[in-house]
Amino acid sequence: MTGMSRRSFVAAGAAAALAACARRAASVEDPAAPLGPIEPELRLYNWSDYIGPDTVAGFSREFGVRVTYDTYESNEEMLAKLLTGGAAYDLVVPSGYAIPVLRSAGALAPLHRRYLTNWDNLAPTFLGTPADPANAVSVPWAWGITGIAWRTDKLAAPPASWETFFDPRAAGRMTMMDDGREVLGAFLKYRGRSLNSTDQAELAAARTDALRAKPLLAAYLSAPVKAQLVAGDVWVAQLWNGDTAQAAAEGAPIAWALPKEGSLIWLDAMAIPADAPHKRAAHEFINYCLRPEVAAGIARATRYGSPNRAAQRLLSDPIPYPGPAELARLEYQRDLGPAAPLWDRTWTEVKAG
Ligand code: N2P
Repeated sequence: MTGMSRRSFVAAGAAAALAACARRAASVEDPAAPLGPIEPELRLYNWSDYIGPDTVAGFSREFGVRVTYDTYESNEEMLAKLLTGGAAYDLVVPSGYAIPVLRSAGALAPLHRRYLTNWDNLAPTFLGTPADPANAVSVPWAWGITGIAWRTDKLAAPPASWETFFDPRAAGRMTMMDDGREVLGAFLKYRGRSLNSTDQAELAAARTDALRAKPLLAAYLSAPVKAQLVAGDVWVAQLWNGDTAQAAAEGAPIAWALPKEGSLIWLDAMAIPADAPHKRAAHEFINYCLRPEVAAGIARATRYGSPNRAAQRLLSDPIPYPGPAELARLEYQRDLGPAAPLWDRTWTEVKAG
């Protein structure tokens, strides 16, 4: 999160936001009504390294749409951009918990299902999640798990616990993500707590742990840490499974471990901002990404799990959905609601400490 926290921004801009909400309410979009013809332009905003090499070019060629593609490194970075308004994106890819955050701010447009003719390719397991029970505003993109990426040539054994980040033998060779929910969430799991905890004492303990690990870290860095893992400068990194597999595919001795105390599982989904200028093009892009061969191309490149069951059948080595044993150790993030400022403050204290 850059500068002011998202919640304080929301508070500061309350009047403007209310006015915007009133405007939106006045022009509530009917999801059954037709949108106009496809626009010649589309502005996408997605996580870095999270798409196939020709997904955008293929769409652009076939539909004659000029596409702008920007990337972000965390939900908070994306939320800050969207909630300050004026970003004018047509599609974003929030994680589950960020969907209700955007939705309650009136920042998402309803989906017009009539344009999503490839909808049935999605696996029912990924539909109707608590983040969007009726899938009124979001379409599953990919799912994955947070764990620990490690250099098999530098460590004697796989990192079995979040305790690894206190190991002085790897001092200066470790990173954690530049993401408060990930870092504090990991230390909450380490202490056997929920990564959605809103308990003051539990969060204070997570802050203490994070500050204890901090002197041993080279940086707080999310997906961009891959280059340093490949180069061998970083030996241990808190990282998602797919990004780790992308780094390993460069030929470096890199593996991934799921800490025994448990971790985070997430489902990211495509969503259209309420003020998107090119909504029909956004729907066509979503529908394009729901094609089995396009979804398979995305899964092959990103090495994340595909929620598209028709695509799974095209992959030689599809990532199976986690079984009951794995799921028992995993937790989805929830919107923190009124506890969000406490989390923001705690993370700010860790970053400044
Ligand atoms: C970034 C993909 C990770 C998304 N490369 C985490 N929700």
